[in-house]
Amino acid sequence: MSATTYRTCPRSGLQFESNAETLMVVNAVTAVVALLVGGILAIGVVLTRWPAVHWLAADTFYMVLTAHGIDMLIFWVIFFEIAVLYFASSTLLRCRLATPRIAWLGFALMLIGAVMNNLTVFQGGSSVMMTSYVPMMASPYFYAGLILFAVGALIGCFVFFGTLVVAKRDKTYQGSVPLVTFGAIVAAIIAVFTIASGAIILIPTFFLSIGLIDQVDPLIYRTIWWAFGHSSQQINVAAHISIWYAVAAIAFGAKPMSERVSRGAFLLYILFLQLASAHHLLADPGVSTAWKVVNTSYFMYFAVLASMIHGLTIPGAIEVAQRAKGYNNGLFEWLRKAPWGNPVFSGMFISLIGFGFLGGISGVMMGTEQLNMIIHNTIYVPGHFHATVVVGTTLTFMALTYFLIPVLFKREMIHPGLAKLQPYMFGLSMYFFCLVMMGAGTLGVPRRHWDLSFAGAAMAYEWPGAAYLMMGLVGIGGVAAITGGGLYIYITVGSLLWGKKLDGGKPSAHFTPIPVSAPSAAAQSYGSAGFAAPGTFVLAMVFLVSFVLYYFINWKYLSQVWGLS
Ligand code: HEM
Ligand SMILES: [Cu+2]
Repeated sequence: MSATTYRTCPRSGLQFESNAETLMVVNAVTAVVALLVGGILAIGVVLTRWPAVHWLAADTFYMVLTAHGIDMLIFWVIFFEIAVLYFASSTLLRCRLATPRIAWLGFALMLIGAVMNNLTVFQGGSSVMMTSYVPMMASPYFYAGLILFAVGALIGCFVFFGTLVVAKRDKTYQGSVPLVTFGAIVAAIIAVFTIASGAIILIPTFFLSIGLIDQVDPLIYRTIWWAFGHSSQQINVAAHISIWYAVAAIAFGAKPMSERVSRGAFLLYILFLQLASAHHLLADPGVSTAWKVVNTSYFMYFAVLASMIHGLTIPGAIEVAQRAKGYNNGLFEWLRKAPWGNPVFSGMFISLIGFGFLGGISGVMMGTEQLNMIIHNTIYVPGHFHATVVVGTTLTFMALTYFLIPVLFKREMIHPGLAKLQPYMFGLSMYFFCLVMMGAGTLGVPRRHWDLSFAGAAMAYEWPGAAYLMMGLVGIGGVAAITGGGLYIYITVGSLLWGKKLDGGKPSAHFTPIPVSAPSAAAQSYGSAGFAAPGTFVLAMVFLVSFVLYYFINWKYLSQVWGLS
């Protein structure tokens, strides 16, 4: 490792330490490669579920679906998150990265694990889906790959914590850490819990696959797997919400309406996330109804509350900042005059609205014990979680990338015109895709199913024509979204390869502490903006009304499942 240097980006005022910078670049680029692979696989998944196309043979479909889930939700998201952790520590706190050699070891383990897992899936015989429920068995290399990846990610978290210590010791910042860093700390704490749960369940399953032990209880597997699977979604949420705050700060100089409230909301994630994972066990025998109801109908709402606080205070902060600039006419001038042509902002805002309205409302509906049975194991479920992990997390990471191309990668973006369109194409077609999946799911269309028509099955089932129509629309929406995703990859990879090189700022052997005047300084400081956001309040009321209506519509559906008289 060469001696460390620091450069201050002339465009953003952010300071990058050389080791942290290379690691961020390498992790982010690997993430995009995983997104590319997962996106290509999405073509196979979508074109098979589109009834008129029904492309892949059954065994190929399940193999491709397994790899799509893992490449997207594990490899794309977590490689990117490690880059975000290094950014939120070393860059925002303006210090060197702790133990860069160990950070490289973490990266190497993640890479080896990801490649091993993919190669194993594509050899066949390991199409166990990303949840890999026992007693289905995959090759030992499938589990070993995931375990190596997890160990690598855990190392990344510890390098992040170490970097916080370095910043404290070198006094590179004053007072509390910035909110964005605070959110990343929350994400990393949850990650440690998450990875521990993953280890507790995947290591015995690995032993089972090599014949060292002879049983893993399926119910225990599911319970612990979801302590891992659900918490990892809470990491994603904490990470993408931190980025929303960062974008609000970068694009508007916006400060949170109340630092204290925002920090408190982040803490709620740590306190209540494990309880919320009970919503994955709602149809399981073995855990009592009372336990399910208490966990999913009461405790889960604390985690939801936290997301709603962020969903309110981020647009609120933007509104306050815009009003301060004079956009004061009516309820919504601040929003109309927002930089809709800047993909960093538009991506973030499309993500926020879609995450709240589509992901949030559907999540609370399905997390209700009684309502869950209407949509359990239907394609409603991927409809819901594409609204959270694609519209929420993935689109946010895309938006952040547009900021990072000139700042971290030191390149001018190719095709700024296409980049302007990309968040709309990807985000809005994803909205549509999620909605029609939820529609098809409400009609009972199963998830993870190769053949909707059940051709050749002993007992036939007649779907209403609308089910086929909806699945056709899933196909069209999916292809449009994949095109939007392809555009992102073309623009980012193209900019890295062919974009004009930009001046990165002179390297220096010393760091400079956080300045107050840099354009992105709001992302690096502490402070509240006060509470005067009437437009945001109206948006929140629209949300509330949509929520209540949709919730009651589903109780009505439920009442129609069985005629009682
Ligand atoms: C344009 C992009 C995408 C399209 C068109 C797409 C399409 C689909 C479809 C249709 C399914 C459900 C198949 C079924 O249950 O029969 C699915 C499953 C899934 N997708 Fe995506 N997807 C996309 C992007 C993503 C992204 C970005 C992520 C994660 C960040 C993701 C994560 C998953 C997961 C975890 C599953 C579940 C796999 C399983 O059931 O084990 N997808 N995808
Ligand atoms: Cu969950």
